[in-house]
Order: sequence, then structure tokens, then C-alpha cells
Amino acid sequence: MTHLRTRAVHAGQHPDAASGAIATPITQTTAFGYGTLERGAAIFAGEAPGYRYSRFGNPTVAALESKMANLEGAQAAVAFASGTAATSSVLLGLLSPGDEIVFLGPLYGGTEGLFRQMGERFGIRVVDATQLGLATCLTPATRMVWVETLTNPSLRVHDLTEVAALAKAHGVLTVADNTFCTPWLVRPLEHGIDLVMHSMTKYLGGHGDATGGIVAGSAALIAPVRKTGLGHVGGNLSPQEAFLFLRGIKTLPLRMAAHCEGAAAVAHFLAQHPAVQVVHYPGLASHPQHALAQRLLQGGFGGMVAFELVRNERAAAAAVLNRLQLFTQAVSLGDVDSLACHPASTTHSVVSAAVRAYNGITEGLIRLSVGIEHPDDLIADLGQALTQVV
Ligand code: 4LM
Repeated sequence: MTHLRTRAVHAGQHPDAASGAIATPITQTTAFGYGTLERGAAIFAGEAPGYRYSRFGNPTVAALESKMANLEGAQAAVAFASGTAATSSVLLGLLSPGDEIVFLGPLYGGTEGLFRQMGERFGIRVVDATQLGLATCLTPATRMVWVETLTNPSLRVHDLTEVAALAKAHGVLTVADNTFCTPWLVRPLEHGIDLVMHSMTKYLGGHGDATGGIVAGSAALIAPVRKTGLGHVGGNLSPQEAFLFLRGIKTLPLRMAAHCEGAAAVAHFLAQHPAVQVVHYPGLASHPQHALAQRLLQGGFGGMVAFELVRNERAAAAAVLNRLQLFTQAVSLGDVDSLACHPASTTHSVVSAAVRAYNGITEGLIRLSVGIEHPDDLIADLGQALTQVV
């Protein structure tokens, strides 16, 4: 199974030993009978294999963890009830008071909010290196660097190989949030990044019907994240949701190809539209990191597009968004359905106005999650909505 497209279907899954069922059964149970006191004690001591309680592990969830570890080229993975539970479990599992976390932005507003509000309350210093650069911001207290593989919402590309090498030289852990790219476009561990995390809620599930997160990396790093995130926080993914992700991931490569095709068509359309000032899409030659994106990403440039209106104000964004018919106005992304949102008032409303300003998250910025509909229909919808602000 060398090809990712084959592994997306098969990795982590095999016909059920008892019934032969091909789809991984949903093991809907809280506890697992261990038979004898001695076996129970051995499982709890970690001296014998076996499940004990679904907060710590569950066969359906384990199949998903195994599939995702395989796709990201990792030794191990641990699934959570949301991307945010995955992020907080990485922080709580690996950082201590006095440590610093440095990030290259922009980040999903909820992630930056979590760093600042929860992290700082637990004595973790949060440093935004977006403007000054990573090299300037690393100090002896830096323990972790956080980066998104394609940033939310403005689709900036960071050089993962460079980030990993610089951090490694300082003995600092690196984490890449690969939600926007998925392992279909890039596998951060291949670039030297230590941990990769996802909001599976997005492209991995793909149908807008399940919330989940995952972290993958070496067994040594995943163990404390698992212990804290499942054992102490109790952020475990339910087996029903795990089933939906197992099913969704089987078609990830096919869906990503359609998302990338649609987003490229939409980006090119917007780039020549008189009502549009800037289009953020790494597949456009005008994107500031287009060459880097070409080197880093395989098989396309993703399904997300952001664009700023010439009339760079909230009223203009509202006029366009409120007129869209095929795009649903909603946050989240990666669904087969196309979605559109106004980051400044939604996904990035918790970050400061200053941070929004230097990341280009203006009042006239609209973010599109391009679904798998026919690109011509999406372009027609955008075209009619944009007549409001020409
Ligand atoms: C959104 N995003 O942007 P959960 N990492 C990235 C994300 O975009 C998100 C999360 C983590 C959006 C949600 C409202 C790059 C979320 C957090 O929502 O906790 O699964 O993932 O629209």
C-alpha cells in the first residue's frame, strides 16, 4: 500500500474478526469486560493489551487513529472530541508553567484565543512571531512552535522545513495544524515537524456532520498528550463520530481533487473581477508564497479562497454574503457544500484588531470554503452576488 489514495481506503481497517464486516463496527460501549481480576490489573498497569474504558481507548477510535497515523507517516496518533480538544491537550500534555509557545500566524482565531486565554492563565507565555520572524522570537524558555500549514483565513504558506530545522537547532518542539491541507496535500512530519494536528471536523470528515480532532507523531510525544487529553481532560472522541471519520477519509483524495479544482477556478474568476482587490489563494502566481506552495504542496493548493473587496468595509462584505445562494453563510470548512464567512466578525472576532490588521483580516475580507459542486455554478453565484458592490 504505497499510494496515499489506497491507504486512505484501507489503512487501519480490516474485516471484523468476529463477523467479517468490512466497515469497521461502531463499538458502542463504555467499559470492556476483562474477565479476571488479574487480567484487569495487568491491563490497568499497562502490562497486557486490551481495552478497559472508552475514555482511554475504543476499537472504532483506535482504527481511526491507526489510519491517520498511517496517512501522516507517524508512529502513533490520538483522537479527540474536537480540533480544539486536540490543541488544548497538546498544550496541557507537553507544556508547563514558565514555558513559551511561539506561533507563526495567522492562526484560526479560536486557537489563538485558546493560547492566550487558557495558556496564559496556566503560566505559558504566548509569542506571536508573525511580524518579527521565528529566529528573533526563540528564547531559552521557548518549548513549542505552532504553525498552520495553510493559514486561516488568509492562506499564507510557511516554510515547514525551515521552521522545523530552526526549532530543532534550539531544541524546540514543532506542531503543524494540517487542517486546511490534509495529508493529501502535505505531510508535515516529512518536513521534520514533530507533531501534526487536525480539526477532523473539516476535510477529513468532509460532510459537515461530525466534530473531532487528532494529533499524530512519535509514540514518545503522543503518550503524554494521550494521558493528559484522555485520562485527565476526558476529551475522547465518541465511536459514532470515529465511524463517520473512517468513512469520510476513504474518499478524502477524491474530494480534495474536486475542492482544489473548484477553488482554483473560483480564485481565477475573482482575480479578474473589478469588485475584488486581492485574492488569497496559493495557486495564483500573484500569491506571495506561490513558489513555496508549489514546492510544499502536492496535488493542488487546497479548497479555501479568501478575497478582499475594493470597497473594503463590512457593509460591502454583507451585501455580497447576504446575496449568495449556493454558498451557505456559515463558519467551518471542508464540507462537500460550499460555505462563506466574514472572518473579522466570526472566526477571528476573538483576536485583537491589531492582530487582524497585520494579518490582512479586514472588514472587506470574505472567506470561501469551496465545496465539490460544479465550479461554473459557484462562479455564477459569486458573479451575481458581486454585482452588489461593483
Ligand atoms: C473555522 N475552524 O475556521 P474544531 N484548526 C483550524 C481550524 O480552522 C479550526 C480548528 C483548528 C473553524 C471553526 C469554526 C485550522 C476551526 C478547531 O472546531 O474544534 O474541531 O477545530 O471556521
